[in-house]
Amino acid sequence: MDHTPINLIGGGGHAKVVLDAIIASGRIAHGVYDDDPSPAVCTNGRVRLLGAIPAVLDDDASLLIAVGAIDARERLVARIDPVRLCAPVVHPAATVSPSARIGRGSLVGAGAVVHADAAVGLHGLVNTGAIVEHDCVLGENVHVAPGAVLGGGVTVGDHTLVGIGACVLPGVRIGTQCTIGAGAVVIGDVGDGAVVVGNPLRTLRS
Ligand code: JB2
Repeated sequence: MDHTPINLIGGGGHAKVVLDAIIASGRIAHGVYDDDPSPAVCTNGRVRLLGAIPAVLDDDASLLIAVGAIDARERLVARIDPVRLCAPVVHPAATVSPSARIGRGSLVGAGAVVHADAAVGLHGLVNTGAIVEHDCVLGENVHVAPGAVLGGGVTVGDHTLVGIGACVLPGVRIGTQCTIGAGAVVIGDVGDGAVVVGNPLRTLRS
């Protein structure tokens, strides 16, 4: 167990989920950076505001990005020295295989499952109830939204969002900076930067 206190970057709705996971897993949230002087996560007094988000996040703290929007997360990733990232936060109600690898700065939320030999990159977000099957490989800052399912051996590139409840069939390769819409059923490979939605799948941007 890593007992280094964690500073959250961003203090909105997603930060509430992150804070609960930190506390439930027996770790310590030290504070929150947010440009908003009264971020939502601070309203119940469980964590204090440290101030605006610094231009370069290389202080001595252990850091975790707690903003949900993938584009905002991507901008923040570029401002953080990876050595400052906290050990991954895994909610005690999540299931993570002993053979899975979870990158620093990641969150595995309540009810999520990461199966054998799967790999989640730095700043990963396997959100509430999401399933990452065996041998999946997720790049940096991949967000698997609540209830989404990645079948075995799926690969997902950096800064890609797999939306709420989406299903990705086994072995599919999804590129970088993609958006997979909520509820989409992805039966074939998706190129970098694509936006795909629905079932049957439609491409809004390729
Ligand atoms: O670049 C930024 C940014 N920098 C700091 N973009 C955005 N959108 N927000 C930024 N922030 C701070 O993060 C804001 O000042 C605010 O306090 C917080 C974002 O809070 P919000 O509640 O708007 O969104 P969220 O990112 O916490 O949660 C979103 O993503 C989750 C995964 C929501 O869509 C949630 O419903 C969702 N579960």
